[in-house]
Amino acid sequence: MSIKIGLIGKTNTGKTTFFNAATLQSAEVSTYPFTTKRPNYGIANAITLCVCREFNVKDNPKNSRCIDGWRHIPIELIDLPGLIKGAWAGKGLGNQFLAIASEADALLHVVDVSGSVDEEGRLTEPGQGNPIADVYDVEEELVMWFLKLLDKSESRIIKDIKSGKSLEESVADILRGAKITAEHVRVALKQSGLENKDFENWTGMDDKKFAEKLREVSKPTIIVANKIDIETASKNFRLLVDQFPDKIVVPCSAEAELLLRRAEQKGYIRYLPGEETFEIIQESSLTDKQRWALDFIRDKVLKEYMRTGVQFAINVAVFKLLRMNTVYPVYDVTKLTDRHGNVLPDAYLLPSGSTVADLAKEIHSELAKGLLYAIDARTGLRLPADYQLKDRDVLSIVSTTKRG
Ligand SMILES: Nc1nc2c(ncn2[C@@H]2O[C@H](COP(=O)(O)OP(=O)(O)OP(=O)(O)O)[C@@H](O)[C@H]2O)c(=O)[nH]1
Ligand SMILES: [Mg+2]
Repeated sequence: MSIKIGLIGKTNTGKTTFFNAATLQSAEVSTYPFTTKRPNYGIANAITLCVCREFNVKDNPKNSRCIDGWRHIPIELIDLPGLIKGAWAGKGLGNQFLAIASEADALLHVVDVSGSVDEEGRLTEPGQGNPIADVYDVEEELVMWFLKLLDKSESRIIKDIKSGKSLEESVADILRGAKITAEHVRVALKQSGLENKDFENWTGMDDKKFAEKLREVSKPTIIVANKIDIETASKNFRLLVDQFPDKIVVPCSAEAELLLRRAEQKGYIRYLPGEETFEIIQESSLTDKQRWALDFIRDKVLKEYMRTGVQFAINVAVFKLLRMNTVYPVYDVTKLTDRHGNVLPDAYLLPSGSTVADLAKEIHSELAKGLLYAIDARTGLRLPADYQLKDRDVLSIVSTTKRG
């Protein structure tokens, strides 16, 4: 099951530009409000240091790619239409978009940190908009949407509880489409101090508090402070960081990343997503304008903020927020190959705490059925089915039904 990351935010903040930069698609971008009418789906990559250098092998990846010793593992990215106030109540197809956002495992909340977007979503003089208020507005939509779903289900939850189901199970069942688990509900109940209060006695305030916590726990979110390349952004960026001390705020220039990746595709520059530098390789083929743009990115984005932020935001979402480990199943633990001789063919992302049995299930249900144990490629030791996988584990799964 691949990881899904959703791009949310107000209109004109640069969600589609971010999406295009990360997926190299060409979804429509414009200066007009509400350009994106329907969600765009694409494949981006989480990038992590590959184990090939440690094992000193040349790999032939199948489900991922290895570039200069970095493993690029596909994840799904969803670009959503801009959210407006009242989206939770159905305004501007808001319900439909919030439902799609809720299918994501994590969210990137894109904000125009330069303050170039006014209240109506039009581009205006940089510095006029209020990125902090924008963050609160979008957050409110998400919380209200969760609250609405819970309110609608109140009588069903009461009935479920009367028939012996726990509150956790009942809510998880009802919100399955939003990928809510019983564990999410349990943590949200605890954090909102409602674990010992009868659901029937909850007040409106309790409902809201619980919805807030459930939103927080189930959809971990990074604030992407986009358009950092604009003069007015640095002040707002500091304000955002101060305002949201518990959130990760990533400075970002989606436009810079898009330009670098396109220049890289055309062979003008050498650049790896997320890197701090790029190198011009076709000096003579650049127009004055292109050269100016590249100099601008080097001075105003990379020198100031180390990176454009697009790849960094994705990596932080996958590896920090979702706490994914990368594991490499192989068939032959000495050669590190699959049945066809491909070296380190696959990289799987699994949440920390996952076991050998979880990996087997992820690869193939048949493999999981007859699972015996795994063999660790580094030590040659047997790992039991309940062994908790570590990041960068390379192992072979041994099963009576099939060998992975
Ligand atoms: N300076 C600057 N402009 C950007 C950046 N990212 C996007 N823009 C510009 O912001 C405008 C809106 O970009 P979009 O990507 O269409 O924004 P969106 O959030 O997808 O907008 P909706 O689809 O309407 O919700 C365009 O003019 C982009 O070129 C950035 O990093 N820096
Ligand atoms: Mg868009």
